[in-house]
Amino acid sequence: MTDLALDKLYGFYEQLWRIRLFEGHVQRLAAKGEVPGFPHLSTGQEAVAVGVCAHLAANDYVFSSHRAHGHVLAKGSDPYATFAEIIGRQDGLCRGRGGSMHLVDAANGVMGATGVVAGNLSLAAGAAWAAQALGDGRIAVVFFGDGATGAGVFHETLNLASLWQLPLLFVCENNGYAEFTSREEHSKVAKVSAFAAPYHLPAETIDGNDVLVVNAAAAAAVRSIRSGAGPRLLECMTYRMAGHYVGDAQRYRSKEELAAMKEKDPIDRLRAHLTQRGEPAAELEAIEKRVASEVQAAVERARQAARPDPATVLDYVYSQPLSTTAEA
Ligand SMILES: Cc1ncc(C[n+]2csc(CCOP(=O)(O)OP(=O)(O)O)c2C)c(N)n1
Ligand SMILES: [Mg+2]
Repeated sequence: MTDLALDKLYGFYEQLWRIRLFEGHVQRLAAKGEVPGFPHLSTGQEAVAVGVCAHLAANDYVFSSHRAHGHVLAKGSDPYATFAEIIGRQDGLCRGRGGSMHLVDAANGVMGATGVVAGNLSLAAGAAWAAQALGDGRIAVVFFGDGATGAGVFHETLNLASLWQLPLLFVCENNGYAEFTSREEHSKVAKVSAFAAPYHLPAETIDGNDVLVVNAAAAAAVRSIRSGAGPRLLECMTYRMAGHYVGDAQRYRSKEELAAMKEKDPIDRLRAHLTQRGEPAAELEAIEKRVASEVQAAVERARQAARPDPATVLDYVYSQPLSTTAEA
């Protein structure tokens, strides 16, 4: 049970659905060849993004990974501009130049997704260090997968963040796989939170498929970080119900495993909680319907939007176009 107000719970329900439906459209259009590159869906992991971002101000920093759509939407970026970016349109967050793995919305604190696994960790520490130096009250949050913890920079960043007591929240989405390799096959360390102890960095492992659990843990972690008590790590145990990327044949896991994990779907969990409280099904269906038409409208508008003019390909790359002829 939770003592959260009903409007908060409905708000979570709405956000979970927004991400789920948005990524459903990404999947559908990717299958039709309308999405450049390989989009990575967060289907099944939405509760982590929603529960954590509920505690962030617009100017707090979020650093995301290759599985970024949920983080960006939960941080409050416009679904239209986000979708337009994913399908390479001029109205996109990065004017259609970045795509799914390079979503940036700096005005909204989204400092960037990245295709470089673990590449975001040290950047987040830099932003947290800047916030500390400026004393502007901001914090930084970095989302990363369990696979990223095998990279040296993860350990370097834990060390410096703890040493310098940076206002930084590490959020590991432990979905049990790095691409097609299960955690058991690539590490002897079952719990990512265990890595934080030698660096004297407070960490906990929580149920990442329960938005109420994530919300409560993130509330406490963010409160502590804002009070100046230094960095924290949340390991959110979750599961990606979609493939590693759209088109993944998923030969590395069984149908039984997938079916068992679908029983823990974060949307079903929150719906069950609300129903148990006696909230009417009609209310929940109304939210689903409203979000579905809002997302559908954003997607259709993005599909109609113009692509960037090829003549502008070098815009926003250099402040001054480089001369192609050598100076005499
Ligand atoms: C530096 C680097 N090494 C390898 C890859 C290839 N790669 C892409 S995703 C991925 C697995 C990441 O696993 P995890 O961090 O658990 O995130 P998940 O995909 O499970 O969300 C790998 C190895 C990469 N993109 N960057
Ligand atoms: Mg993983």
